[in-house]
Amino acid sequence: MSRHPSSPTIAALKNQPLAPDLLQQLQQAAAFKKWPLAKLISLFENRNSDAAQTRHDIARHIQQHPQDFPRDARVIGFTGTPGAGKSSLIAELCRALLQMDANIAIAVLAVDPSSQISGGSILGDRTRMHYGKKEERLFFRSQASNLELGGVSEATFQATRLLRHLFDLIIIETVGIGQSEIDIQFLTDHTFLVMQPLAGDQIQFMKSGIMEVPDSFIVNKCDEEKLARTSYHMLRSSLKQARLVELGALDDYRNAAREQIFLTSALKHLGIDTLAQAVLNIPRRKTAEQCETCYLKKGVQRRYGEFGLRILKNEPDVLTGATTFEEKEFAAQAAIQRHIR
Ligand SMILES: Nc1nc2c(ncn2[C@@H]2O[C@H](COP(=O)(O)OP(=O)(O)OP(=O)(O)O)[C@@H](O)[C@H]2O)c(=O)[nH]1
Ligand SMILES: [Mg+2]
Repeated sequence: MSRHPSSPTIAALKNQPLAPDLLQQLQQAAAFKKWPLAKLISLFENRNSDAAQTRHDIARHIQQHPQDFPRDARVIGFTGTPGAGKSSLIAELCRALLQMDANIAIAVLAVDPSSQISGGSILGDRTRMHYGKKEERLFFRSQASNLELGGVSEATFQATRLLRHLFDLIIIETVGIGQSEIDIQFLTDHTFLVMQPLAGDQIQFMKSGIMEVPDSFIVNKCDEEKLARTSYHMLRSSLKQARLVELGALDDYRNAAREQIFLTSALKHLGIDTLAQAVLNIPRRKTAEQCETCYLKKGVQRRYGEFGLRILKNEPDVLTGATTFEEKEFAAQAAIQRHIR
């Protein structure tokens, strides 16, 4: 079935030029001005329905002026147990990346699960990550993880939608070994699992099934050579066990493991340059379009369950002609509503 042209929900989105004040903010954000960046991200995080029109306007403007937005960020995830040293490591990594590449611009999104419990944004990461406020090419944002939705919150996806046009690299930090860390793979080109040496993390991760998610593993806090060596062998044998069950391919795994394991000390700046080089070489694995499709489906599933997903699957044409995420959302909703009525 093709898209219903007179669907009222689709008509609710207007195609209009971007308002002058928003255009100015977007131009300033593209020049890495921190305040306009923060304002625009808040707009993308905003769940009110009128914010959808503004997001649509911004997304359309970017689509129509590609020459003004030449950057196209790759998205890298860092996940792992609380206190493994993710924030410290990301801070060191950013420092190394900014030194290695004179043009790179990086946005860090730290998804903070404790924010909701305490009722506000925890500033701990900000104080721990001494980035230097003057560094223009580095932008940091802390986000409350949305417990209601579970997983890497939709806010993170929305922020990523904007930031990918303004930066070269987006780094997302999430905590824990739950659904969030499984969800992160839908957004990232590469996911690192950060663990502590000899802390039993490996066993915990294996039990939770998260060993299957990351593309690479980092054992941080390898401050001493001996600790690094022992940690490497422990992790490698855990991985072998995990993969044996899944793949039954012991032989091939030996070499793969070598490239998949990084040993670092954020404290002593060990292994950071190797990690930074690997990050610079990470290929793009997901397009913005693929991420949008994934989050579109997640949204439909949340609101309409399997029923909604089935309609999207059976009627893929409903999305034809929709260019922005908002248009796709409205088109999908309209199609589903037609079945409900
Ligand atoms: N010895 C040692 N300590 C480290 C290293 N990296 C981080 N730490 C310490 O570990 C503690 C936790 O570091 P964070 O960077 O906040 O860890 P995190 O994983 O971001 O923590 P959450 O965001 O709370 O989950 C801090 O006290 C750090 O100073 C390291 O390489 N070696
Ligand atoms: Mg942290």
